[in-house]
Amino acid sequence: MVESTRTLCPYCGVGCGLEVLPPAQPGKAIKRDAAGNPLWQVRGDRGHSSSQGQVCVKGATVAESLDRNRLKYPLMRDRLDQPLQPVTWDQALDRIVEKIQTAQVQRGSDSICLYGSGQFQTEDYYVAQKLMKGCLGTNNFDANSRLCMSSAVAGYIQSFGSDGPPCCYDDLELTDCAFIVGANAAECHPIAFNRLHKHHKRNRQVKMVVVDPRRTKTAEAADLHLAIQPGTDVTLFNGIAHLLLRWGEIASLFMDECTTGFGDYTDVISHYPPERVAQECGIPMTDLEQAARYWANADNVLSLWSMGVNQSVQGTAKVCSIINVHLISGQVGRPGAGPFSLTGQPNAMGGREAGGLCHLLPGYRSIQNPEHRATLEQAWGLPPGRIAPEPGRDTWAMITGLETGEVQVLWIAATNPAVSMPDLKRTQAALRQSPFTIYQDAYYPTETTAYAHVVLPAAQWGEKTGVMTNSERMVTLCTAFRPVLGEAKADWEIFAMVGRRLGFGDQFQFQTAAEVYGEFAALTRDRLCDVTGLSHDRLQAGPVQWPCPDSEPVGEPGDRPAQRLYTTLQFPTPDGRARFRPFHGQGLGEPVDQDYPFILTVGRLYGHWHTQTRTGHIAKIQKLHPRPLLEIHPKDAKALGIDNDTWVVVKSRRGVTRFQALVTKAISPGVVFIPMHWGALWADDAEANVLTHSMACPLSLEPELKACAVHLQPLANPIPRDRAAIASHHDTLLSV
Ligand SMILES: Nc1nc2c(c(=O)[nH]1)N[C@H]1C(S)=C(S)[C@@H](COP(=O)(O)OP(=O)(O)OC[C@H]3O[C@@H](n4cnc5c(=O)[nH]c(N)nc54)[C@H](O)[C@@H]3O)O[C@H]1N2
Ligand SMILES: Nc1nc2c(c(=O)[nH]1)N[C@H]1C(S)=C(S)[C@@H](COP(=O)(O)OP(=O)(O)OC[C@H]3O[C@@H](n4cnc5c(=O)[nH]c(N)nc54)[C@H](O)[C@@H]3O)O[C@H]1N2
Ligand code: SF4
Ligand SMILES: [Mo]
Repeated sequence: MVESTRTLCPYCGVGCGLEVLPPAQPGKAIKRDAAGNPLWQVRGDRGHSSSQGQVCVKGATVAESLDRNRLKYPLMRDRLDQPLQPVTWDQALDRIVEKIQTAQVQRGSDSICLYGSGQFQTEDYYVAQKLMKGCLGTNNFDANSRLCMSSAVAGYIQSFGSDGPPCCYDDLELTDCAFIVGANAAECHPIAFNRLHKHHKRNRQVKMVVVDPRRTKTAEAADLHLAIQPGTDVTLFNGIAHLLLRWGEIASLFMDECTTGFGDYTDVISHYPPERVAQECGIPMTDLEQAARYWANADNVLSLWSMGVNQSVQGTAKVCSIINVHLISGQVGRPGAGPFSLTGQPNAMGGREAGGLCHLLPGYRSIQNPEHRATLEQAWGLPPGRIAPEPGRDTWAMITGLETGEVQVLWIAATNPAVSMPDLKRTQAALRQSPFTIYQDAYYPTETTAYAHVVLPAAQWGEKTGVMTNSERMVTLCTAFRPVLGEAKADWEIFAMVGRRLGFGDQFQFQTAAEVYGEFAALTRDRLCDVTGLSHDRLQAGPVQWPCPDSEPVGEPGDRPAQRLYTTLQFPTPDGRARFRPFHGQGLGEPVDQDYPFILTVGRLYGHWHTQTRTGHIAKIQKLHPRPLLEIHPKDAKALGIDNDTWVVVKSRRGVTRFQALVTKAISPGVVFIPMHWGALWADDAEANVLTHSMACPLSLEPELKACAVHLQPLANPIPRDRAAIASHHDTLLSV
């Protein structure tokens, strides 16, 4: 028998367990990728309770991404117009340390920023934020979760007093009614969706409602699809609550005992009678009433949401408006019921636990809480007052800080902002202006490489051992199964090396990721996300869900029941009650007008992962989605003279792109959709974010990446995309 390694899929937040086997199998020919590299074999881990052996196309093909276009050595240059040259780690680290120290002396620590990612392991996150917030004394550490989950974080904190999705995947099979809001789970969280879908198909009384302006694969599976106008979710959920109240379908006892703010909430929802709501959301009143009936009639309602909710100028308001309906109906703290955000990235959850945003500290603590700061200063052996009392720069504020010159050093790791940030031309111009940018990635080139002065090679999934937490708070050890490539190093090791060179030898003595995890876990004691019972050693036996305090006896792996939060209906607010947080619907940040009459929405396709650094090299996935298309409703297409494959110029106030059309009834009239996956290295003029704006939710600071106003114009003379030109561009960059 060949030994297999148990680990976690490095793509989405479903967090499916994988079993990886070495390329050489007795009696079998070695499979190879397109470039001839031996391929590791990957299959679903039947022992992982989150996924029970299932995987989607991304997990199944991940091995094919491990060797192509990898970055193996540090590279450096003085100016962006020079070629990057290979250097030693010493040369690269000396340069980084010199730039950080100069910036500190000349402009203060707040001129230094670190922008990380939900694709970090928890150890990477922990060491990064310790370096920035603790040692350097600046809270300018943010992650791409700001573009992703920060509205969910803010919403949970507003409503329950703490971050933390309360539900678990077993609830997908225990619910009577699932509301899927702004999430195309069939394509983006496929294995979690499969579990729900099977339960729904087996049990006719179970209802599934999907709220999405597009008739996605997810919506096709639903009993009821509410194709609302983008940006009207707050209005919709206020309308549902209005009907529940009108019908007397409310949980009075629960509300009396366990919530506050109901009075203010009734004032707000009184303004949302069904006539108004149906009209503003653009849905039939009967559908609205049906949705409310489904909610009212179910014993256990589960709501699931993702980016259609979070990426909005009302992101936090949308989250709270969903939770408000759970509170008015008492749908929380029980099996099969509750609000359940679907986490995007594989370890965005771990990041939240480890202090991975500019307003957070490890253990679900807050920068603004003096006791929390003192606890960490003490634990880290740093002088009192070292941690700054105000949140640092969030992701977008790092970009504006480059524009004003306040940011002197920008360190980017495990994210590709030259594709994924809003208002991309502005982002790119700011990056071009950066006095000193460090970019730490596993692949080369990416679109962001062009903006880096120093490029550092990161060991990635399979080459470093560390921990990730999935959407249902399941913590899995991802064990390394193959050697690092070239001179690559784990992200946490790189942060620790820089920390030591900056003089923080005591703070960065870690020899192994297990030691890092141990230090982090100890800091979660008595917090909601208590993982004091966990260690790399314990996790070797299998994944464990938090909370898992060390006071709990360690049983056999697999014996532990699914964990839920708030089952006692006590919430981590000062008075122990959950809070109604009422909001009025405000619509989109950039509404349509005569010049820009269409709403553009941007999202994902089943096979591709974000900016394609991995999936772009996998033949099966490329075949699934060979090119980016613009989805448009037949009515709009006809009015503009657009057919399938017609080239269309898509223009917003910030930029221009062009796409071939896919005419489909799956999208609402007045709305068009493009995928986010094609950056400059993958297609000409197809960067979705050239069009989007940076207006954000005032509470979560999450930008409205889901919507902006655009103008459409069909092109008489089609301009084919020149794959050869793109390929040669790739080669030039690669040959550096
Ligand atoms: N295949 C694949 N899966 C992924 C990823 C990937 O890149 N590829 N990325 C992962 C990550 S990091 C994330 S964050 C998740 C994202 O997962 P999802 O959020 O499910 O994916 P998106 O396609 O970004 O957006 C979801 C839906 O929001 C809808 N929408 C747009 N505006 C509104 C609105 O105003 N209201 C409502 N109710 N809906 C709206 C869109 O039509 C779209 O269908 O996916 C994760 N999984
Ligand atoms: N318009 C629009 N824009 C969006 C979105 C949208 O829905 N619409 N979604 C937003 C969301 S939710 C997200 S999450 C972002 C995603 O956007 P990005 O984070 O920019 O996308 P990725 O392609 O996942 O980038 C991850 C990078 O990390 C590298 N990497 C992988 N593993 C490791 C590792 O272990 N260490 C290091 N150092 N590097 C590694 C990969 O090669 C890749 O370059 O995009 C956001 N942008
Ligand atoms: S559903 Fe997500 S975690 Fe599971 S195999 Fe697919 S990409 Fe990986
Ligand atoms: Mo995300």
